[in-house]
Amino acid sequence: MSIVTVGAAQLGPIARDEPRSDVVKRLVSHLHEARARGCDLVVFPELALTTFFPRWWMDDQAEIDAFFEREIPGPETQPLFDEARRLGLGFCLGYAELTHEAGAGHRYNTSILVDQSGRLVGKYRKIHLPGHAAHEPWRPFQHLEKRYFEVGDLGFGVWRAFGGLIGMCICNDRRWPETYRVMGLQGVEMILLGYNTPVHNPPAPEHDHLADFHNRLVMQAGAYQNGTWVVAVAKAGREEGCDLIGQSQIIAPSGETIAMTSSLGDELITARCDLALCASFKTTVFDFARHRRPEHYRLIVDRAGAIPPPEA
Ligand code: CDV
Repeated sequence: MSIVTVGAAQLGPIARDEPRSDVVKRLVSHLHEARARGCDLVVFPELALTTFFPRWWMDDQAEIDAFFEREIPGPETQPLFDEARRLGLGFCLGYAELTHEAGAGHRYNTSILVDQSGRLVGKYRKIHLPGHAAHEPWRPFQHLEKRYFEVGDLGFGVWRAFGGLIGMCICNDRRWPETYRVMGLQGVEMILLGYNTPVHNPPAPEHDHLADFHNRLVMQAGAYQNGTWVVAVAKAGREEGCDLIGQSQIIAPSGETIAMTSSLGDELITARCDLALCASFKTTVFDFARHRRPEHYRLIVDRAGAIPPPEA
């Protein structure tokens, strides 16, 4: 069976002092609606358990680590896992991961895929970390992902689940064609992603009015050029004084957006996605084996390895 009924579970703002247990109740409420609407799989946003904390400069490691999960499921997130399993729903969840490996702590911006039986199917750690690492007081808000997270070390995986091949990426990853193509080369049929995207981009405010357009542009192109569904889910609205875009959407392999949220709050959109539609693109215009020519994609460099300047 190639049909996956998917729910994109947009969240409105999460306050800095909102307890995890309250956020988990909001996620569970999405699960109930998703179940009533016949979903198999529910996708939650990036860093779905807390406010988007990289907007603040923090020195105190304990204060920073309070935004991270040391185990998943942990005591506060267990009700989400229990309820999803009881309802027979899979889910994709973004969270801040603190793990101890080889005697050292590592922090990642992570998402996981859990199937309908509660089994952890896959994990992805965000590779394209936007923003900056040093305090930049001129900004109205910080974007310190480069300070708080390490670059993900798991690559762009694709997992056999929900009757197809499912991949994950997170927020800024969606702006990079490599993200989709690396999964496309593995035959991905549905990419799940969450995002926290401020309307205002302090280094380039002249782009602000294009925030929604760029969101649609990159994901619709990525879907079409790789013959895959894309399910993209926002944390939206005014969060701690920072406006985040909404427009969570479900995009078909044709590149058409077939469902989109209309609010900036908690809102579920659903779609019946036929994974077989992917083949119509993967075996024709984007049949990589027949038409892609990577052996001819030569970067012209000089003897020192530099790219020569354009000819006058
Ligand atoms: N959370 C993000 O990765 N946000 C970036 C912003 C900072 C541009 C994004 O690409 O949406």
